[in-house]
Amino acid sequence: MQDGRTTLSKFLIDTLDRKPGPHAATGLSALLVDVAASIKTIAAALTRGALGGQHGSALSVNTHGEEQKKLDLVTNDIFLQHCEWDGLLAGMVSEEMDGVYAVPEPYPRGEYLLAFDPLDGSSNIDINGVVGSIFSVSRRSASRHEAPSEADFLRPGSEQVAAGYAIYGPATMLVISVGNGTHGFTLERDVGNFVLTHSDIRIPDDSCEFAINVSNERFWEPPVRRYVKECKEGRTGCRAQDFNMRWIASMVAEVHRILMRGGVFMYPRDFKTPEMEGRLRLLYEANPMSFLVEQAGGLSITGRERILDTTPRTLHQRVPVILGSRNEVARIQRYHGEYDRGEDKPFTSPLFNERSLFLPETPV
Ligand code: AFP
Repeated sequence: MQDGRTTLSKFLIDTLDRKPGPHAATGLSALLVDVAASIKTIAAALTRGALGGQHGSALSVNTHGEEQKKLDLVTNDIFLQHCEWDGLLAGMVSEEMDGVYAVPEPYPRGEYLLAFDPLDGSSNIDINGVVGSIFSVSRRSASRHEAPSEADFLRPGSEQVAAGYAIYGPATMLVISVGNGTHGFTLERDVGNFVLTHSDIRIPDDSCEFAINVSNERFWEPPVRRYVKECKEGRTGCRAQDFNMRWIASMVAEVHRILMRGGVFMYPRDFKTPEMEGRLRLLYEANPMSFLVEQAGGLSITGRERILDTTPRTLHQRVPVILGSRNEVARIQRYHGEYDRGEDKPFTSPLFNERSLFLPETPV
């Protein structure tokens, strides 16, 4: 399909409805058109900025105890209103809702489930920074007429049938996969169409750019500290090349940059809050992003295992996330393995860390 001319609807018809397959003519393409309509409505709301009167706090907290912005709630309602009526969904789960939102009467229930973060990076909204929406589509096994349960959503991310994100930047883009690669569409605002501009995105296997919130460094596990330390040592260290660092505090912006030019994004387990397994939520942040990254040739792990193989225990379960360029993520996974097996002593012995007595030979 040709960049610059193929609209999202045509892409979905050609990819899903015209070709035989498990989702042909079962409404997945229509559901994704409804998700795209949600994103267009959100984009219009965001571009009004402070003029829209929707900046600032909603004076409420979500199920995670996090303060909700007004736009967190506005964007959540936009998803519900655009997606609940068409008989394709049984229910929805969102970062901003405690439990499962069953499609209400009088709307018919369908076979698909939608999990979403309606406004990712919302702490950037009041500073006019880049934000996004993230979504994941799966198919329920239970019969259509029963109300959806939590168990319907607690499936490994490898069972997703579609995933995507919107990035509300200088341009609004929709990046999606239905299991046949990862593809980017740019919103042609005056017409209202998403137009294919980045077909079959491929993440470079190698990169010298990493993204992590370094203020948490003292709480990281040793393999992560080892990897970041080597990146910071640059050409004076064992990597023998300089690295660049980015941190935008918006996962959508970080992942989009990685899809466009490679890199690695890390929100690893940190012991600032020991009971928290990570910061990012599995169902509607880590799983959809991992699906997109793998479809684009990258890797996505918790540090020790593939994120898409993880079976959720709860709707809002958090996981550590390390994703991006294949060879960098594989290196970080190797470091975790060496640490777990006690094979990384030269890098984690207290003497090395505190007095640098055992610095590896540093190339001049
Ligand atoms: P918000 O949606 O609350 O701004 O969180 C965004 C996010 O979940 C993810 O998009 C960022 O990568 C990460 O949090 C930023 O976390 P820090 O604020 O700890 O850097």
